[in-house]
Amino acid sequence: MSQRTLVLLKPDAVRRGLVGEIIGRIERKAGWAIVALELRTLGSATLEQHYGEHRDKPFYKPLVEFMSSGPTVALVVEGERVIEGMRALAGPTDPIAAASGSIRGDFGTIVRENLIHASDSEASADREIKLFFPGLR
Ligand code: IDP
Ligand code: MG
Repeated sequence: MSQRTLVLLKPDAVRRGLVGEIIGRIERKAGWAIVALELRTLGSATLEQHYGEHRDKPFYKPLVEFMSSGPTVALVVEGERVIEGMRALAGPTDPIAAASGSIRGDFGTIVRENLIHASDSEASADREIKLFFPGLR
């Protein structure tokens, strides 16, 4: 089942020089392909839409500040079961609880600064891809 998912390499990943390392892991997954990629600093309008589900949570404001603190790499990855697969590659939200071998488990310690976003369902992927790459066919 070929799918598409929206991936963000968060400002901590860009600042720490981990873009190549993380994209390399994505590229090495057999059959997956990057079909869109852009470096950009996210504004509050985009982030309010992207993280709208968390609007009322205590971590929301610092999350938006962190996510707009520097450039992010946004990409769309296409391939077999890529939505579930990218979530597995990323690991769980808390990097300390994430297994070694996952991106968050290998490189993160802070819940907010957990390096990577990946869409969590087909509905989220559709919505997020349209938000970040409205012209993508
Ligand atoms: P996810 O990125 O694994 O899907 P979500 O629960 O959707 O996790 O949270 C979105 C983002 O908000 C997380 O990736 C993380 O950066 C941040 N976040 C989530 N929970 C907390 C928290 O308890 N404290 C601080 N930041 C959090
Ligand atoms: Mg989420």
